[in-house]
Amino acid sequence: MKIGITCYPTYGGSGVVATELGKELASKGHEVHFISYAFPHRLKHFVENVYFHEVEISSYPLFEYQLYSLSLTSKMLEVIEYEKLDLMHVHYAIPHAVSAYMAKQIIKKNNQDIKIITTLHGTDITLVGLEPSFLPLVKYSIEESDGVTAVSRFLKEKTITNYHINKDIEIIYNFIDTDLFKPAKKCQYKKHVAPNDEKILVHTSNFRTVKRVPDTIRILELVKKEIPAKLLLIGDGPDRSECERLARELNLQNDVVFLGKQDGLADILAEADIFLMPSQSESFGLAALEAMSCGVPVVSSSVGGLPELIIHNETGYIAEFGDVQRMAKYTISLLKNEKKYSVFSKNSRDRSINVFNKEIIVPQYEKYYEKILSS
Ligand code: GMT
Repeated sequence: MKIGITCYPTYGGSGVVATELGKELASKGHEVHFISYAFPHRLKHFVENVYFHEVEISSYPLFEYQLYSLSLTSKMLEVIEYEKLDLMHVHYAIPHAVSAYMAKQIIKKNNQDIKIITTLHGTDITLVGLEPSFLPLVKYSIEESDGVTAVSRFLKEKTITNYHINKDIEIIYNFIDTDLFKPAKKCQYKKHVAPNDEKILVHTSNFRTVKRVPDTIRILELVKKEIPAKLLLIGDGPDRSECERLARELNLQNDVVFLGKQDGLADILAEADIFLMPSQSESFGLAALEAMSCGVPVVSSSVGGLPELIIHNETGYIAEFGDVQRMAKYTISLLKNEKKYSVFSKNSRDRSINVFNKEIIVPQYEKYYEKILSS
């Protein structure tokens, strides 16, 4: 198959899923064409069967704002026509599904057809898409897609209720490479971060308000009252300065380590003891799956799709969002009970392998592509 993929190329989870999917499809012999404004960061180097098409954004004094969606449509048109794509798979509805829809309409005039599949990831549905100015456009572009997938049952249901969409939405969960994200206590980071054998709590995100990163610092404060512990914060974004200020205010500046954006996440996660995800909104929680695959139990909030990923009292614990007391209590109870900890750790790893492994999920996408192409 010849597949076009459009995604955000930066650090967000939707871009990670799209890029890893493209790489997997390419390794199975499909031809994959990424179309975006920058080279997807997870692509890193040359991969056979993978091509990248950069969207050029033209500037003109009259255009006070850049016309990215239109430039993207033009690039899609060009790639669909000259590379003879069978389908376009766009990740994150805004603006990708709209650009793809326009490309499809234009290409139709040339008697060529292209199937459009849109994967809904999260805030495209739960936050940004709900803005009154975007809502009709998001609804229309979803309805007009030939196929629509959502990364959790929660997100599928939210799409149907929030947008009154009467359309089949396929749930295809996010996936993980369990050979890359695996338990491996190499103690590379531990000796720097926790030289006195403190427990390591870890959190990775884009530090947006929905992630509630300050809650992780408040959890650490409570945990530290009972167990020596450090908190490793990975990533960067709008709330980072507030978190740094909070760490100083609580006199935890030596216990909270801000690593910023990092590659090689698998190695860092593998050395952690507990992963914290106190989000206010989370359609799936790919970062939590990465930790689980490394055998790290997750303590999270109960929002969105998190209960579909984390099994309470088996692979980790879930608590109401904002309830830092309870999340700290769960963290302490796991860290204090070695036997329970190793059961949870094994359960997390097993669940990643048995339910979310790329070998299980990627064929679901291939099957869905075939279904849409033959419809
Ligand atoms: O929707 C977003 O906030 C952006 C998106 C991203 O690009 O990081 O995150 C969403 O998609 C991820 C991959 O499917 C999910 O793991 C995240 O849970 C989801 N984020 C939210 O729902 C807040």
